[in-house]
Amino acid sequence: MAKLIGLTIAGLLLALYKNHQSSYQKRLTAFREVTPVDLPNCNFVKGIETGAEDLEILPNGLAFLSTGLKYPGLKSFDANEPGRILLMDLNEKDPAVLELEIRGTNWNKSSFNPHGVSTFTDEDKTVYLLVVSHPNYKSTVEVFKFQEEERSLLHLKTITHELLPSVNDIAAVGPESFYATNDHYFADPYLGSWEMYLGLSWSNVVYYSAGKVQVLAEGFDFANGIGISPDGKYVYVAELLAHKIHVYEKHANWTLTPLKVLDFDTLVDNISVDPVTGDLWVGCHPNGMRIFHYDSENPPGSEVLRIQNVLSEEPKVTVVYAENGTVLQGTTVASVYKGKVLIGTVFHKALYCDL
Ligand SMILES: *[C@@H]1O[C@H](CO)[C@@H](O)[C@H](O)[C@H]1NC(C)=O
Ligand SMILES: *[C@@H]1O[C@H](CO)[C@@H](O)[C@H](O)[C@H]1NC(C)=O
Ligand SMILES: *[C@@H]1O[C@H](CO)[C@@H](O)[C@H](O)[C@H]1NC(C)=O
Ligand SMILES: CC(=O)N[C@H]1CO[C@H](CO)[C@@H](O)[C@@H]1O
Repeated sequence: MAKLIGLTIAGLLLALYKNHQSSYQKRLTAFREVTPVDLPNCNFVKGIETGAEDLEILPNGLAFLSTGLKYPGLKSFDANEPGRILLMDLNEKDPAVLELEIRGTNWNKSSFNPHGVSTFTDEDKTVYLLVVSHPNYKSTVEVFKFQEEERSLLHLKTITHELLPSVNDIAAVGPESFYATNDHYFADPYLGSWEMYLGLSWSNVVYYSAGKVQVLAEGFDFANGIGISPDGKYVYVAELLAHKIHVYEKHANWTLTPLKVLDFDTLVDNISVDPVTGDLWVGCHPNGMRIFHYDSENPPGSEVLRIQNVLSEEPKVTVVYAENGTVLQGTTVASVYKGKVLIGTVFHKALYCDL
């Protein structure tokens, strides 16, 4: 009898394991192959070899890129170097990147681990750059003032809060106010990877302002990119492992009401909203298994989606770029400026192409 019970339990555990295994594989689109879609005149951005995990382009064509992210369980080609913020002027013909010097008395350069970035421009045209960082695998939001003439950043403030345990991406709505996704990964890398494996959906969307945090939506299977429509009325959230983009109506009191959900067959990562057309540009991982379990023989591919008329009955989704990792590995973000697209990756290169 004991043996029978033992066998039954073993059987149940195996079934549970198999069930999780297949749902994990499905959530990570483990078996998807990429059908290539190319773009004209693609060039690698010189000086980016260790990722451009997130980027944001100002209306004047200056782009900020975060590079050198160290993320538990993800590949890094420069594990011992601190991260950096790079600047690129997309008005130049063959734009190069320049590292922005960071000034400020309370600034510890050696533990800078930049992740999501977002800008806010105030009425005086002062540009604030808000950067998610993970010093020693903790989670902070660093506020900088961009000093354009000196091509430097002045560090103003470090924001931490117990309800900002593991921030992934932010969308700034003021110098010290932002929407953010918590992916829960950095709260505890060990628990984070179990949470991810089991699909416990612990991640959420919050709003931070003046030291206070409100949880606005929760239960996401890895909330990732977040963006706001140009008119400021809608918020978009990418749910990486559920392959969904959520559209919310944003109210004057900053709360969000769910409006609709779009489904995909790829891991939707960072969202960038075209300030001119309102289109969403999404960096995607066609095969998530390859991004979380890196193998140089079978590298993760890249995929860029464009979503037009997102609020209409039938949004138009176009695969703008897709590639199996031979050229570009692990795309996270794509953003457009004057007929060109700049594509960033978690730990690899960045590509700049004509559209
Ligand atoms: C700066 O960060 C490094 C790396 O995490 C750490 O070893 C060092 O103690 C920090 N320095 C200060 C002054 O906090
Ligand atoms: C925020 O505004 C919305 C829309 O006007 C309203 O439904 C909601 O109750 C408000 N929430 C709070 C907490 O004030
Ligand atoms: C990726 O695509 C290229 C070009 O289409 C092809 O030569 C290569 O064999 C593919 N690699 C893998 C790992 O599928
Ligand atoms: C800003 C942002 O959303 N960054 C995400 C882009 O993609 C990488 C890879 O999955 C995520 O780790 C980042 O959080």
